Amino acid sequence: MLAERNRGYFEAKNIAALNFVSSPGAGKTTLLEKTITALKEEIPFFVIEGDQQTMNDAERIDATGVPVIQINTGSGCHLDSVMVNSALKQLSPDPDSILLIENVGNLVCPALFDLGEARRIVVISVTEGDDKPIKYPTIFRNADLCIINKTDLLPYVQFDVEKTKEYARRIQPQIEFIETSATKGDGMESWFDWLRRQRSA
Ligand SMILES: Nc1nc2c(ncn2[C@@H]2O[C@H](COP(=O)(O)OP(=O)(O)OP(=O)(O)O)[C@@H](O)[C@H]2O)c(=O)[nH]1
Ligand SMILES: [Mg+2]
Repeated sequence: MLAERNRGYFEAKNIAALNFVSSPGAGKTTLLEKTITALKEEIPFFVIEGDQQTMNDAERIDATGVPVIQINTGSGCHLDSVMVNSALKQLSPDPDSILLIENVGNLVCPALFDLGEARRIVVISVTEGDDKPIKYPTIFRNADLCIINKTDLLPYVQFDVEKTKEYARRIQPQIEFIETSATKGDGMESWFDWLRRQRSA
């Protein structure tokens, strides 16, 4: 019910809320920094950052110039809808904006908590191994998009992109994929187009 309350708030204000989940260090914040820097004149962004400790990620987003709230979960391993609701009261995102919610880095706990988001995006990086979708299926079950990040490292690691896609489709046949290198910029235009489609939807 609390997640539905957030969903109603987003619908009433026509805000596209996106929940980014991944294991620690897959590149969520880097992806958000690059996205905001490239598109902030075109799209109003608001950001909620979730980490157990530190303001590090909020400070990185703050440097891009968009409004951001950091939630520290302490010993908790995920964001929940109540945390997001109280962050929304401080952040007060504009109508017709995109709300980027970076969850705590963890492929397990965040899978179980609906935040009221419109879309869930799983980021996996090529250094993690291509079997992640079948080892951690729950997080893929309700995911709309899988971003395969750090593709610039593919020459140095054993990671079969097609195998990962096949594994993820076994769990969520409708899932979409975008391959990116957030640091080098490869694939970012496809990701920006996907983001624009969420806003118009
Ligand atoms: N080579 C390479 N490194 C990347 C890429 N994207 C991110 N990184 C690096 O990966 C590390 C972690 O990136 P973050 O963006 O902090 O990852 P995160 O998912 O936000 O991490 P947590 O919030 O701690 O879960 C940093 O050293 C980034 O520079 C990429 O596309 N290629
Ligand atoms: Mg981060």
